[in-house]
Amino acid sequence: MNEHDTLPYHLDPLPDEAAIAHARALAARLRERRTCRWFSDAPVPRAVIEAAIDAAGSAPSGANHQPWHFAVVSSPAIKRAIREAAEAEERRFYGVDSDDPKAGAEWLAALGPLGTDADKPFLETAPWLIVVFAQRKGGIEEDGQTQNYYVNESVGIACGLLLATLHEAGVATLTHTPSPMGFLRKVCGRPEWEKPVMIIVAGRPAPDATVPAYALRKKPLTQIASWL
Ligand code: IYR
Repeated sequence: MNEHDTLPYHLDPLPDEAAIAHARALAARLRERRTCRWFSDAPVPRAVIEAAIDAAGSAPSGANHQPWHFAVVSSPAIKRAIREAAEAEERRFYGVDSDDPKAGAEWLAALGPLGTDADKPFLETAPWLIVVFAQRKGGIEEDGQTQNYYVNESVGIACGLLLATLHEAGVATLTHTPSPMGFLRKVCGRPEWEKPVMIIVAGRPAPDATVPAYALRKKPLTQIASWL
């Protein structure tokens, strides 16, 4: 293949009725996704995680540089190290040992309905932690120098595809964002030009898992879309 070659692109059109039915079916399926904060230690096959990352890697990206890396953690020792470092940051964030939470009053109030706190047992309980890194530099060859473009947008889309694929496979997920999360680079042995973006926790919900009712409040289509 030469860099400037083109190839034909065909996408079989669906009849309108089928297109609408397919789109609605997938939307209904994705509507069932919940952020899960209570995981069991039940195993999930590695092949499921591999397929989800494969789906993520199909995302569109700036200049097709694919500026993402997924460090997949199942080692109990590494999961423990991540939990310990994350909880230390979260204790500062939530002000567990002080009267001066880093989060500030407004942020803490916004999190109130979600019921989150500094304890993150799921970082050890869940079978898989997918630590997502954004490559600020590197290009398609990952040389660590070439400029990358629209990195946040590209990685965000990839994470969306990953979450959708795991949900389709019946795997529960949590997008966890310890703050700050620079420690993840060291724990996962990633280079300095990569920025940790989030941890996607993946596994089976605990038998007594709950979700906050507030999280079910979704903005309706009439509010999130305008038609011009
Ligand atoms: N990183 C913290 C806080 C947190 C922040 C937001 I914005 C959330 O939507 C959820 C949590 C934590 O994980 O608890």
